[in-house]
Amino acid sequence: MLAASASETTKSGVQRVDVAVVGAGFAGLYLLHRLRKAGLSAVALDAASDVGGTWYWNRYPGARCDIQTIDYSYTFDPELESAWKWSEKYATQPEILRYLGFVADRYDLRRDIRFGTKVTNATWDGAAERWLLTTNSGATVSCRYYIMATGCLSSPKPPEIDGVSDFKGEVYFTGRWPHEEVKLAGKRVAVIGTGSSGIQAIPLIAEQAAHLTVFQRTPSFAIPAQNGPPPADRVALLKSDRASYRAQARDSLAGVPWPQSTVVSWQLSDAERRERFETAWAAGDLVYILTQLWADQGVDFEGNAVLADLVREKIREIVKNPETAAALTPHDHPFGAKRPCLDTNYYATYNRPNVTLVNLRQEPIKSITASGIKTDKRTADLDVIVFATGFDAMTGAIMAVHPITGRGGKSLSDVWTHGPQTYLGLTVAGFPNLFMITGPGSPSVLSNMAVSIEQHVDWVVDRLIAMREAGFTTIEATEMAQAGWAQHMADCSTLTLHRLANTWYTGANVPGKAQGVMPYPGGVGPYRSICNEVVSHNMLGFRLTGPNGAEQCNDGQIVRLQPDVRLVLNMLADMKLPPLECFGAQGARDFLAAFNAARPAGRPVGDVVDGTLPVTGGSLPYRLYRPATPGPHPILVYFHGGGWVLGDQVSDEPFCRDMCRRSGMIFVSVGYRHAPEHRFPTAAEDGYAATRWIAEHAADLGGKPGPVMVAGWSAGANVAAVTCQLARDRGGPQISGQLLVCPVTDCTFDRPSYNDNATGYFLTRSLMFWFWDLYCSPADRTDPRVSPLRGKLQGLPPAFVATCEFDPLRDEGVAYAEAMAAAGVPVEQLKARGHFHMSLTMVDVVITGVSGRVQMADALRRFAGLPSAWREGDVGFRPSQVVAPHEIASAAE
Ligand code: N01
Repeated sequence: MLAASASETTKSGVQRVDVAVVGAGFAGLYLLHRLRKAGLSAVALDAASDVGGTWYWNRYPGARCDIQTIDYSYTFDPELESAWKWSEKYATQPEILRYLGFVADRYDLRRDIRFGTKVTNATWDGAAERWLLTTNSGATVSCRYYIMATGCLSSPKPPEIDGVSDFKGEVYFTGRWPHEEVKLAGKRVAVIGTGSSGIQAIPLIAEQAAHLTVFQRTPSFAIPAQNGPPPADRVALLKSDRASYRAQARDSLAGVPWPQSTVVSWQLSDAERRERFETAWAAGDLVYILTQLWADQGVDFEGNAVLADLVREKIREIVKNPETAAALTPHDHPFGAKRPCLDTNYYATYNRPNVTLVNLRQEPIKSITASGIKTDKRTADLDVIVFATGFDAMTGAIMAVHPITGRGGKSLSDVWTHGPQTYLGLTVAGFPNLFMITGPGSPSVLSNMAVSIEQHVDWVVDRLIAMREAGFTTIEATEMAQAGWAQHMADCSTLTLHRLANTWYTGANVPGKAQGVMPYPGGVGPYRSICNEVVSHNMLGFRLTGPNGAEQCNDGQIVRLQPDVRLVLNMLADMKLPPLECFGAQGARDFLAAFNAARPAGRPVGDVVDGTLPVTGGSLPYRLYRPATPGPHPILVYFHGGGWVLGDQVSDEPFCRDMCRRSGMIFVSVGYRHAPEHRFPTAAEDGYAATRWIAEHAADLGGKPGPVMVAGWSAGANVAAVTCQLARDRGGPQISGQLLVCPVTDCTFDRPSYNDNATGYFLTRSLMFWFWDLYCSPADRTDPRVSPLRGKLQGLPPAFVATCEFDPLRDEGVAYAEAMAAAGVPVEQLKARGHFHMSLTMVDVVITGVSGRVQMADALRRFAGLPSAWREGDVGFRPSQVVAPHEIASAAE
């Protein structure tokens, strides 16, 4: 271990250190320990009189952690883990505070902490490359690096109710609870606020008070903690292999080692869902109920609604008065979109005769008077008011140690006027050598904070060590990297349901605060891997400078893929599959069949019918998907992907089901014949013949007679495009619209997308060459029946062309759309940013493809002359709710 470099005090009384840290809670303590071990001198400044951070201030009755304590602990030192034993599954605030004191003592950290000290000003001195801090005590600190370990929920928000200062009784804030005992016995007490703090405090206050009146504006979902000793099975699991238990937590989504649930709600029966829910209710664990029931509950409105309804049922069961139960039941947000609470006897407390619930939605508070609280309908006479009204979260604590003035006199409050801008939630462009631990833009409050804090502290201190070794003295995020992170944050936000609730996660609880999901919703494990990628890509997105003009800047955007696409591609890369073309045609078909067998078929539709249809020289199998709505429905003929070599009428089943449901149309997926057994032009001719037969038999198939539509993906989109040209030239059938998803349209391989995305995105350049070779000899390749871009494009049906950014076929799809538009065909384009060739059809895994499918289905309905399928209430799917919509350009204009 390196000896710590000494902190020195200059003649003018300025303390000079390598690093100044604000905060002596979980993050500040670990930082001090790591910095000291790294040989960096450090001081921590904290307004409190002792260590503890949030656990120093939040001393209200019932305050506990809501992540199991064995997980809510430091993991950096196995000896520390053995030296401390938690007494409860969810430890109380005093026990957690004792733990933090124990850690401070064990590593002798208090000697580097200045308690009772608030930073009042921080200014970057570019010439000296140091931050200068002034404090409320008058003492000044000069530091090379300034680290905010200020916590996410440390700055209580004002109650925003008139007359608080008129009240003559006692007033308490849960976030600033007195250190002395607060006596509530025999008193008339009010609690305002029913978030986690209120819900923990209310049952205990009700036991003491003569009467408790709870003023509730918005009900929260709460599940019972089922507290007790730490669960034996979890402790045994931890003890059996501590290192792998902790490693799993670090790579998980929420920072707690539960395996990822893969089953989705609609694959389970009602009884199975109920059984899973009852197990979760009995388990008393927020992370468990948020991650283990079914995989779609956090990302899909319908999957979430199933769980929310089951919790609502529990509330009605527990609370005896139906009116009170109804008032306590949340209906305005999906379960988990607002932080759910963990309670002990919360709902049952409302069955006590000394507890009254006031529903502020029906009778808002008019004012607080000298003797109590007045609403539209009543006056409550009170001795005590407890404000459990929450925090100015994520940014409030950082802003509380303002002004922070960065390079060129830039103020952080100005830079953050429209919401926090950060790179990785760790740094801000324009503020060199400033770091935030669990800042906005990092997983922080959507994770087990202990795990996220350790990851941030380790990353920051490792960077400081690396900079020292490389001779750099400043580090700053670039604007491009920061803008890229904002884009990635927005992409992640479309993935989860957090954007659908007004909460402190989005800044909605503080009047006038800029709105947007502040914590990183992409998960702890993915986030960790991104931070590591930044380092392995030569500190991508950071500018580092040192003496004598030394400078390094690898500028760029760390994540350009959609978050779920990144996960899928990483998973595929981890599988280290040989190139598909190595298997041979039959081997590749077998591989695809095995791949598809492991995948859920998709959501239920009204009816699924298999059949065959005749073509010259044989017959083709088809599978028909009928919507559950009353018919007859318009008919769409669908052609699967697979490079004219692979796949069949069921290989795109999830996509067909999804589109059938969304568009309200019959999808007939056709098993056209494949190469190399049936080379060009068999697929094209099969496609045309099948479309003609289906159009002629529309009524027999239960569809609407008249024009049909065609659609396809990849080589199937090639077949669909060709079918439209053949139908135009051969006198029918009538086609009212074409949906082309990532189509093959041309035999030229020199467009940029073929080179930019040649490898790494599943469909490779060499795989496309292999497909072409199996299907079509070079002499035939310019034939419009395989390269429709070379055909006549006038008079084709209206088209919707979807292309994906990271797809070799992207540019030929765009070229086809543009050429059709130039030929007078009405064309809409969807350019799916951050997506790859399979994104839009991988219905079960690429959730960010939903908005694309919504747009495609709506286009199909327009082709069929039907009204839009978006309904009021389909909040999850309305484009206005999508934070980062795909770029749509109407090339037809
Ligand atoms: O704060 P909150 P909290 N008039 O913002 C209401 C963590 N934590 O301190 O929703 C009337 O959740 C407000 O109503 P509304 C945890 O992450 C953890 O309870 O804005 N009511 C809401 O009901 C948690 O999520 C633990 O309509 C007003 C309540 O006050 C986070 O801290 C324990 C109002 C505030 O709820 C914050 O929880 C405690 C007004 N003017 C907290 N203003 C653990 O277990 C606000 N409200 C680890």
